[in-house]
Amino acid sequence: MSALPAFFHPEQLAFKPRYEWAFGERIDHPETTGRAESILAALQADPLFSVRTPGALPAAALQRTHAQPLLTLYHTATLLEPGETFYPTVFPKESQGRGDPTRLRHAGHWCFDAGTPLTRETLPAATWSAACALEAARALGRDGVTLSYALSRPPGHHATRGLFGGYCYLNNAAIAARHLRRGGRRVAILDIDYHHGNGTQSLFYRDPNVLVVSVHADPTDAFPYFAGFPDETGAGPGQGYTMNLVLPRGTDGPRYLRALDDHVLPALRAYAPDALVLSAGLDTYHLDPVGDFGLTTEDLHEVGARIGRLRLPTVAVQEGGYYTPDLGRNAVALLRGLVVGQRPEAVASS
Ligand code: OKP
Ligand code: ZN
Repeated sequence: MSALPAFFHPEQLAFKPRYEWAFGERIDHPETTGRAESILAALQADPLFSVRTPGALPAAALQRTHAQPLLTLYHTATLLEPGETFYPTVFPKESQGRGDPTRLRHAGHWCFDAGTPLTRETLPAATWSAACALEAARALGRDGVTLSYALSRPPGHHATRGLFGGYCYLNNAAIAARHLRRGGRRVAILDIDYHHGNGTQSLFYRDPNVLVVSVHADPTDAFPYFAGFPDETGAGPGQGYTMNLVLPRGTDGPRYLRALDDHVLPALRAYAPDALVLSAGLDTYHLDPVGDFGLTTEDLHEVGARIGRLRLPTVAVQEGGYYTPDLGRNAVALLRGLVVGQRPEAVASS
């Protein structure tokens, strides 16, 4: 079978967040360059994948998904000194438009946590990360491609139209979904990251043409704490087109797969989309230092297979996953699962 297109740009490695603030503690930042290197090495070692460099992201694609002040703020951060890192410490909740995005100290107007640093490399890395997602969406349908992969890093699913946070700056999956939407296609986004994709949810909350389904840890005691509850189901014309499935602490593979079978996959089938964007977080892995679920590498393969059996043209966009030593093999397990699910006859040994 033909190689599966995977997209990555080396400039994504120029952004190196070193630490974050977690409830007053300064901890090593989990969203390291080693994550992308682990996945890249695994893709390059596997003949199923063809790793390519994306084309530059058109400004229009960025502006369709994100508000100008947020983008201006990222430009302001490019003026930081080499090695300098900026963290917002003031988060205005009633700012009434008084933030000036050319002043870095105002950054908290567009940010919701202290885990998501700005450096001079943030914007170029995040832009290439988004370019991977757009290019993977463009690859669908070309030469019979039914599955593509964006090695997006930094991740994106927590970024809203106007806010960054949760290690996310630009919403890569949303940019891919917007592209697929053009021409009137119906798109579903399935977010399997351990954390709720609050950014993706909010971007499409009122949109009936993009179904957003997220399976994640209970936001009562897991990040992002403010969204992802089951009673959030969409609004206005989008009412009924958002679904949140909350799983308990310690959820293991069998329980996770049952939730997919009983709730998630039926909802996706009922919507009958033309294409699927998979927000492919791998932080449900049992060794993950951020999440507390118990999925094994084999479970992730099975998650992929079940999603693949939907037989939808699918763009997989990398989100979280922080146990670097196994990240590459877990990404490959999920992706190979998707391939097997889509084409059980094709893959056995390739
Ligand atoms: C990003 B993604 C407490 C701080 C909260 C934020 C987690 C962001 C996860 N340690 N950490 O969804 O994988
Ligand atoms: Zn996550």
